[in-house]
Amino acid sequence: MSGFSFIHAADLHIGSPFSNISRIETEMWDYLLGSTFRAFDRMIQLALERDVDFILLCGDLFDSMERNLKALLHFRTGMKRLQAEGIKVFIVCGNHDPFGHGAMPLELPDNCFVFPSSNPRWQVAERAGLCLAAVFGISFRDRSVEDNFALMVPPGPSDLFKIAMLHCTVGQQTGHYPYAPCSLADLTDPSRHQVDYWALGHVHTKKILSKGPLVVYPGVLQGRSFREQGEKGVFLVRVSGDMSTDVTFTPMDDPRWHEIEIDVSAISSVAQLMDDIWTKIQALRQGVGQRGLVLRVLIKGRSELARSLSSLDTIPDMLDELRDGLSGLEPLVWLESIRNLSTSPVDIEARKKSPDLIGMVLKEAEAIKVSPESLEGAKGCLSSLFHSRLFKGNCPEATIEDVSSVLEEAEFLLLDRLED
Ligand SMILES: [Mn+2]
Repeated sequence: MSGFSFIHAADLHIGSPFSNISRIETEMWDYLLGSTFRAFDRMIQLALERDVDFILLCGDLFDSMERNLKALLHFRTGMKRLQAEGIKVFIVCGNHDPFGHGAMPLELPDNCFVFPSSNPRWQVAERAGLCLAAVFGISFRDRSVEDNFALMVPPGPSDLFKIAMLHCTVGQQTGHYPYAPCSLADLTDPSRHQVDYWALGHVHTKKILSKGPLVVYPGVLQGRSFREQGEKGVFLVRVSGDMSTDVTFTPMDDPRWHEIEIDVSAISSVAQLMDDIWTKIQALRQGVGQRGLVLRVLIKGRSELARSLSSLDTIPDMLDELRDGLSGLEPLVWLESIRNLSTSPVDIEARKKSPDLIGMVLKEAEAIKVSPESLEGAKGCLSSLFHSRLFKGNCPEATIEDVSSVLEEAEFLLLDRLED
């Protein structure tokens, strides 16, 4: 077998409308709207520069099939650039761009192969007459698919490196609809499959779930909100003649999204807080190279400063001043907001002794925390919260520690509300 290389990308979401963003200057808005297109162009450029043999696109290529002709046309142009260099593209459709009962809504050049949603077959990736790998994939037929795709992959040709492309949910994945669910064991059990590389899509964070066989989520190509923070891009995979693999992540994103957390418990003035924010922004700028940043500052912790931060003008004034300092920078930096979650310091022990409502609440909270039976009871009351997709840990098997930390948070929240 001769060596070869390919790019694995998923969740391109070309044409994302950024509908969650409000109040933004036109220049920044255009920059954001163009970001999924530019990330796609960068991926095409990478494929040409590295002269990869083929590309795998594992679903959600488009944010929406119906409403974005520009995204579809732009995609087609990129595919034609690859066609001119003999680079093949294998595609499966995801929940955002389901296959439906036909094919893509526009004609793609003949270097593209879209796996259908029913009865797909193994394909052979060839270049210049050489058989490089066997590739299999299943498309979503409509938006919501409950099938376990992993169990639908037939045995492939025994003499080739085998790649299976699925848009699916492996195990528990926070913040994603559990479409096409399967377990990691469904993919890695050697008695079931001999697949060498599972090229996955759907989960928006890059993850390598297994190294033998490789089970890989590349994540989104371009971050689109603070839920998609940090570097985003593709995996470049090299397979040698002996079938050993080398997997490298390459970022494609611009701008990059980041939340900056500042703990104000050891900060005593707004001036000092501004200096801290500024230092963190500069460090982030240096860390991301020649790409833009979209930032949000979260102020947390207990401090005397909390009162002045909650006064009407403080945060807007800080935001104005920081934005002035950031305006005109190249690459662009946009500070979306500053969120003040800080609270005033409080002497819990002293407040517990007071004969008022606050004292009663604190004593009640204390009583729950020290009694294992009460904690079990609280766990029952909170079960709908722990099962919620939005709960940060998304842990249906919540532990007593999870219950305690939720109670602790609730205690401080209640205290703040009652003191107000
Ligand atoms: Mn997606």
